[in-house]
Amino acid sequence: MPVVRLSPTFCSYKSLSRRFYQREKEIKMKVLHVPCVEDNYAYLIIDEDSREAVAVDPVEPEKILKVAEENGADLKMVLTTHHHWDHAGGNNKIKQLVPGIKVFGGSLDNVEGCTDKLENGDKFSLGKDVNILSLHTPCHTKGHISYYVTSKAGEDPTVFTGDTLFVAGCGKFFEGTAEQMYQSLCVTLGSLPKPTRVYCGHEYTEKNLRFALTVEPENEKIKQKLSWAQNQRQKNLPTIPSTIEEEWETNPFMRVDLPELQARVGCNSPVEALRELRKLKDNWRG
Ligand code: GBP
Ligand code: ZN
Repeated sequence: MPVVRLSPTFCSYKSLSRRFYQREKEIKMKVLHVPCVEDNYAYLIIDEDSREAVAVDPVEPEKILKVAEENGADLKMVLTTHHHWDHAGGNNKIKQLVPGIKVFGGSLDNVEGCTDKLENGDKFSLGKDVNILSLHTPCHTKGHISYYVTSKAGEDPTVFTGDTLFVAGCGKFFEGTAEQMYQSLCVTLGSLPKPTRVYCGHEYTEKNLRFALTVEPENEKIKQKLSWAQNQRQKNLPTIPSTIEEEWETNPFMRVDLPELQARVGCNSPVEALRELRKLKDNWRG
């Protein structure tokens, strides 16, 4: 009877491919963009193991449900960033379409259809491996929540920032102060790990970067990102996600700690500079 021996090379190839396979398996969550209304994004987060999913700001429920179905995902909950209709306006309808679905929203915002009110620091999970942390990021609205989502032990860090942090911008101060926006942007969101992927509520990147260049005309990172963003939009592709690191490099509203930036807008404190930048942007017709 011939003895079949595995050559050492074959063995090591096998163990290598096993390691590769395990690495593949570690990719636990997928984020899909769902463009809605004019320039909003809803998102679908899918836990790959259980096929359970959550929707962020599903203003047009049919669109989200179609994407969930196409991906064989079972929608379990809704994460609402804030009470504005273009984010929360689909909640009652999605509750009718998906009986038993949980709808999360900030305790200080009157979110349509909310079943579970959130405070800063509340934690919950999706499937076995996706963890969700509620971060209270007020100012655009009083009860605005950003959702920090990780798979397993802190992998794939991702944050859904609604209308608080936009790529290269921030939301209007409808229900809060510059002090609060400074805390929300530069402290709460700014403390997340630099590789954290940033998914925001609107496609405003191009316009925001053009405004950013009026504040920092010499910033090469802004110039590069603007030409990349224009290219993406020409192809009708999203400019999202960004990362917390890229936002520190290009977002004027997060760069208010820099004395050069403060001087540029005639201020000498970060909060004052943030207030002034918001005023400038509100009146900018670029
Ligand atoms: C523009 O300049 O491109 N389309 C305009 C801006 C978020 S949506 C539109 C605008 O004001 N957008 C809001 C914002 O914060 N923009 C930041 C910026 O321009 O720098 N919204 O839809 C807005 O929050 C809303 C809904 C507002 C209900 C109030 C109520 Br109530
Ligand atoms: Zn809003």
